[in-house]
Amino acid sequence: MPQPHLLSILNEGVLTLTIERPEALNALNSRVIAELAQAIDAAQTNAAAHVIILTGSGSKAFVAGADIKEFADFDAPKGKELARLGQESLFNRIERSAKPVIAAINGFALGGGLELALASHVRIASDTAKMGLPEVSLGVIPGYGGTQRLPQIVGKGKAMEMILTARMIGAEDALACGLVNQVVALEDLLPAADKMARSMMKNSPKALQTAIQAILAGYEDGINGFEAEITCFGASFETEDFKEGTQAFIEKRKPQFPGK
Ligand code: DAK
Repeated sequence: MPQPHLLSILNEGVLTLTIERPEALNALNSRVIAELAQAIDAAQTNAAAHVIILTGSGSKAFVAGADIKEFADFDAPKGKELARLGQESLFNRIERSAKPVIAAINGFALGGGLELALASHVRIASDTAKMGLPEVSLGVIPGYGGTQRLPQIVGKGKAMEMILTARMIGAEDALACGLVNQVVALEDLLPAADKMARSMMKNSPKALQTAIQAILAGYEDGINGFEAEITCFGASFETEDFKEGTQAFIEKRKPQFPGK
């Protein structure tokens, strides 16, 4: 039985998924992608998991990209098929996860690795992190959503610069352009991600899920985000979480949301 490439630890509601391929700087091969997809799926129905943290093993890399040795001999149909499969089975599912996903970027986040972080809802980087989409230096372009999500997060001009130069940027530059939400020392990275996870976890799980859905609606073709917000907002009033949240405020106590 081969060793799994993903370490999964659940600690009081926070599920930390650590990609474990240190010999290849945690590069995404098809097994890592399949194991991650399975873990994200399982988390959706795991009532004990409220927030997910994604990180890489060791102190050098979050994920140094898709596994170059694996895709080196692909042709056009295979590249297209696998890009679609990867986007649908993993990257879109991370973005649409009902439970918030925080990427804790502990080193190189390149190519598919940065795309994994871009699909996450929030990014926290260590001050040692280096991020980039170097695909054009290999003769391809980002294939796991990078051409779409990077401009959504940092704006079109900065995304053009990063993708066309293929250059890496450091954590402080990433913070300045909004690519990451926070930068901390490497040893403080997982505690900072855990702290943010717990500040999300205090809130209504149902409302977290609905807020993610409403935010994403604005980026979908043919959907009016404001209309989606109105619908999601209205639906909130039917939930047990709404009753508990407002009742707890009135009674001056902490809410006990159902399902926690
Ligand atoms: N793939 C496979 N192995 C990798 C790797 C990667 N992306 N990155 C590093 N490694 C391996 C190295 O080959 C080396 O293995 P050994 O030679 O020891 O066996 C080991 O990890 C340590 O790496 P280095 O010796 O290179 O370490 P350094 O500190 O010198 O350099 C580095 C660190 C991160 C600067 C360097 O490793 C590097 O440039 N890595 C490659 C970065 C990169 O270009 N990543 C790929 C980006 S393109 C697709 C969809 C999406 C994509 C592809 C296909 N389809 C749907 C088909 C996405 C493509 C990308 O991600």
